[in-house]
Amino acid sequence: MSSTTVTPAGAARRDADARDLRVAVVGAGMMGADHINRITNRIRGAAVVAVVEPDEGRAAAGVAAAPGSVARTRIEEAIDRDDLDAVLIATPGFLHEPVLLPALEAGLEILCEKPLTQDSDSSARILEVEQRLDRPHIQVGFMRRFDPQYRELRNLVETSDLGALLGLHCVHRNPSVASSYTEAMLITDSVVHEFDVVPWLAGSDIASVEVKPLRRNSVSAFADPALVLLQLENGVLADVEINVNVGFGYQVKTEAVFEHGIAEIGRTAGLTAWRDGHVVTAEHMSFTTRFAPAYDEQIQRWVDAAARGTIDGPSAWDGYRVALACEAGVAAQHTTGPVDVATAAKPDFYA
Ligand code: ISE
Repeated sequence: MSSTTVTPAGAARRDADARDLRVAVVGAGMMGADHINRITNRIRGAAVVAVVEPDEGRAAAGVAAAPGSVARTRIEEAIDRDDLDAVLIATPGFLHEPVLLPALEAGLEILCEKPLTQDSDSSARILEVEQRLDRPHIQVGFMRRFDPQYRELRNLVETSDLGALLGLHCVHRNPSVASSYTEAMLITDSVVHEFDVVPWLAGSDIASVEVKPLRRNSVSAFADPALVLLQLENGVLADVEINVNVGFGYQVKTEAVFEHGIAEIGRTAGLTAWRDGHVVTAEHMSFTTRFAPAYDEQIQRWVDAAARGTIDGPSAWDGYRVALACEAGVAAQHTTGPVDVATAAKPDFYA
């Protein structure tokens, strides 16, 4: 198939009831490898048929983990085959756009790891190309929406069981980060998740973002940890402690303040041992285990939705809104006080 072919409205490229969704996983680093394993061993209705990865060692490991798959170095080589229905993009964010554009032009189903793209201009270009198709084809990998506790909390907000939601206290802690991680990535790589999940929980868009550093951790190369304040349009205020050199483990928690009570999710759980004067419960060390059930659910629902010719999760529009919030967040790292998030009218295409 030529890379300029656009799938006609409503026509799924595959025979939905006949076979698995044939997926090319693009990028076989930590997340790509995790997804290859997930699709191959834990998800129903999908198979990895290609691993697109320029690094030979990673490509070989990816192909070995997905029997029957082939290695390709460029997305175009995978698309040119006629045995592909979908792409799962797990490259670093700055490489998303060059994969998204040919995948959209080929009318493929797309699961794009967060962020959609690196900035709102490139995200807007993606929206424009996607809107030439019959319907949204891109689901963005904001996996927290599929975490059972986040879903329970959202349900509590929606049912108003504890009255209206007033505020959220969020913590987002990483044991450490790579030396390539920058101060801006506190926002674009980490708080990007809260920029998606907080509006989803609270049912309201982010109006402004403010960033206040805590006292700097001496092991950090930049202003970390920091407090990020999200003012939502409906009056809910969310504070996020982003802390990427916390050492002890990976921790994501939220306390929700309602009119008639408090709710908490993400508390460290599991087997607890009392011994030698200590109480010990294992903590996660990585998001890949902390959110493993959420990733599984996310990918399963994406696969099931593809069979119905739809998506079932955050859309490219959500990704674009998050890109706008990230721009305000990065600007807020360099100024005092809140920075407004640019507003944009949602196209009917994403209704
Ligand atoms: C990482 O890229 C993720 O997406 C994790 O969920 C997040 O907790 C971490 O801070 C990011 O670096």
